[in-house]
Amino acid sequence: MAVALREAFQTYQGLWFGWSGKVAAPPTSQPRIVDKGNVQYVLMDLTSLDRQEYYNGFANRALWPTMHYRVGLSDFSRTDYAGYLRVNRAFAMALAKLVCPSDLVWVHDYHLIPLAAELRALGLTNRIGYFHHIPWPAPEVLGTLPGSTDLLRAIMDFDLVGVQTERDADNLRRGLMQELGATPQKVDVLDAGRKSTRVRSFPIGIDVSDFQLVAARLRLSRIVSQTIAALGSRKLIIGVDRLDYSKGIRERMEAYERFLVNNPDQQGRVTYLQIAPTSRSEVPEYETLSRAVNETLGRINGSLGEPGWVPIQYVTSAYPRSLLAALYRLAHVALVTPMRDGMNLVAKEYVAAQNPTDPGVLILSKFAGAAQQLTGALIVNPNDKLEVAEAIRDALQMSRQERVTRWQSMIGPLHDHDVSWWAAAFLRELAAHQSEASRQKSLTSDRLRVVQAEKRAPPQGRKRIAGQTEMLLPVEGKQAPRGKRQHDPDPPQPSVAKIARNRSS
Ligand code: GDG
Repeated sequence: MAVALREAFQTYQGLWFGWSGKVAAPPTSQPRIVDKGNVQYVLMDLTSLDRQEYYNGFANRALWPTMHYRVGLSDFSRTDYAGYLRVNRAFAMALAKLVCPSDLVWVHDYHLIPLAAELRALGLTNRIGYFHHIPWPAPEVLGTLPGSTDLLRAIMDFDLVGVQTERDADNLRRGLMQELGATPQKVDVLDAGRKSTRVRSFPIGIDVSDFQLVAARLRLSRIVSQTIAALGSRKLIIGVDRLDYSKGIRERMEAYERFLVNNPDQQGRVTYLQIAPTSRSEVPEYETLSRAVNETLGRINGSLGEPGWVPIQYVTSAYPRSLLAALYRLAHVALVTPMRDGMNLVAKEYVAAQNPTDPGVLILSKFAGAAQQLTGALIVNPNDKLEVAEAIRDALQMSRQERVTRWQSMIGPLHDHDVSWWAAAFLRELAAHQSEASRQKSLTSDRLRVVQAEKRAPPQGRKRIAGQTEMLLPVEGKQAPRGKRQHDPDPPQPSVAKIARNRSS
């Protein structure tokens, strides 16, 4: 997101609006504004009740599991839902004061679905776009969640809704038609009552060139050197995921166990490293997951390990991006087997990090959005442990020629649809359908507001972008609060951004 927004803010004057990540005892409706030249950061604190009901409650205990097809884990509470609406309203009231008539507003993720409706209620007629980073489920699944019809109504207040894949777009369009009686106008435009919205897929990408550079540099940090020494002649299998039940970490460990049991000659000849930074630890389902993963890990390492060989190495700290890139490049196989995932950037990062003449093999769940693009991967059903076990065996035995062919089929499309393409495509579409009235205004004023429920402190460092004016960017190592790791691997949280004048206009 930082990369995407950097690109967006090179084209537009910007304002970023969102949660500061802080919990303040007395409720405050006044945001803090941090002016960093080209971008203003507008930061709202939440109260502890807000965090409990809005963030940990409705967003992460009801919406997140339902959107990931885990209806059994979804815990709806009317109080939490009221908190979700209350925070969205408070955000809208604070943001509305900062938005000029011709601004584009770009809202990110499931924490902020009602935001456009709240802004419209305050009289805003701006172009407002929404990007949904996680899966949009089939209408039958979303329909299990109380309040979901209201969320669909709120979707109609956005001019443009971006999702990761065509499958998500189709699910959302069907939901709007079935639940609201919306009628399709053009291919991707739906009308309901007097409202009209466009639903399209914009698969998010990564900064491929930068990731390739970082990975190729392979700085021999202590951890990389230790990993190389400890591996010896063993092959490395890697998994990198936030500790989240949607990522299928426990199921993946069991599939790896099946691989070792079915292929005893491989015991002692491979190591599976799972990096799984803890996330959302205040949510009870994540504590339960953590225990379950630890139990599975202990059982497998206890039953199959030998002195001198631990089948699964498991770490829950977050590591710097450069180290991740180096580990991706060392790994012969990446196991990216979520039970459901909007996109999954780890799959893309792994491909980008490979040595073009001797690349590793990506094993990818058919339920990750990335599987629609990365067709050179070994595509598996993560519920089928035998299928995953056989894919691990095939990946380890794959000829160099086949590995190169598969990798080449993926790296081109990754470059073509990188993160800059993603941000530009979304914003172009959002701006393209501006009404004539606001287009006229935008000749004199045209700015972007990005709203994202992002739990980050504003970047404290400045970085020069080649040949451009100075931009505010998260500079590695300067952003994390004291005592924390550099990277917060939590997904984007509720925030709003605003993009200002398109400099080319
Ligand atoms: C949501 C959607 C969608 C992980 N551990 C470390 C670390 N990470 C980085 C990875 C990757 C990112 O976190 C995780 O991205 P994912 O896409 O895999 O998953 P979510 O966090 O669930 O993100 C997802 C995404 O939004 C974007 O739209 O793809 O479907 O769920 O970049 O590298 N980074 C560092 N250290 C770690 O230990 N530095």
